[in-house]
Amino acid sequence: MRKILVTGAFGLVGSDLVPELQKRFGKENVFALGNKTIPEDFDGNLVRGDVTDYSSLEVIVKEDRITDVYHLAGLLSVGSEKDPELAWKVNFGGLKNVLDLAKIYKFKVFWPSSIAAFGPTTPKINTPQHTSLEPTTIYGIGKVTGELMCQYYWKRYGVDVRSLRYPGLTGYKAPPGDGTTEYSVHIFYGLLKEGRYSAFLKENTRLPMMYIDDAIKGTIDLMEAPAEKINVRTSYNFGAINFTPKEIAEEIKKLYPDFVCTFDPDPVKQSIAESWPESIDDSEARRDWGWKPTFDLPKMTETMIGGLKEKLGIGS
Ligand code: VAH
Repeated sequence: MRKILVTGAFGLVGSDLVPELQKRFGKENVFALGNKTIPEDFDGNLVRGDVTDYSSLEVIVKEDRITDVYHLAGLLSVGSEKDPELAWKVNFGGLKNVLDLAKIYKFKVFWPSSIAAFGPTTPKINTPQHTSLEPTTIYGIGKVTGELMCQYYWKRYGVDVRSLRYPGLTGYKAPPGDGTTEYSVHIFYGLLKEGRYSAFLKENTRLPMMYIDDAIKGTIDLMEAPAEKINVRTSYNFGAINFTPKEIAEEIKKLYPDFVCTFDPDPVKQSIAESWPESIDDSEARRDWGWKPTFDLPKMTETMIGGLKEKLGIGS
């Protein structure tokens, strides 16, 4: 019987991943680990713990006989730059705790890397799977280190840990975190609440992006793929679309002509964004385990607006 633990269960990815896992494997078999923000209306198995506390995680793994861990808990790029010590403790320390427990209790692990693993020396267009990884953020350094740790624990201890380099993700079920690509979520709140939005990146800043439904499907497909199909044990490039703040604003204006988007770049966020690629070559994920995105920018825009209107209780 599958018993699945999701850490960071109430963040942008977890808020969509947990319901999908509950649907596929049964609500009773999915355990959501929350630390701070727990939605009052959460319907499922809630476990409390701290991924930096090995013993508290071990209690959960043993008591609930966990077979799979989706380890999502961590700080994002901007939050990490605000507190590098905490970022390292949670992002790297939390991953090491999960991998050390996987070594003993033999559960499968998913862990998200990110396009943040790339840096200024990485080719920006159609970034290859194997390339220069010289990130200039503590978040990116944690991602590169984490990828190498995943590969080590696979080769040395046989831990079946799998990973994706998430692009910027857009979804409406959870409030946006403290990240660089999160403007693609904030813009929809600005549209529906005020009819306007001031983007914190320059209008022509192109970044790899993906709608959350594609990310959830790809994540579970990777975890359910036969081990022999997984040829990348650091982290797979994982792409879908790419756009600029101006392009997503123009897409919104096709549906809301009066929407006003201005651009007021935040120096830290702009600097982070400019160290990342513009588009990703994810041909190895497509070849090895059949990855294929389905949301383009128009479909993502329409879906985000519909979903957020329902969440915010805004009529048509
Ligand atoms: C961030 N949304 O901006 C996250 C993500 C690829 C970016 O890791 O920090």
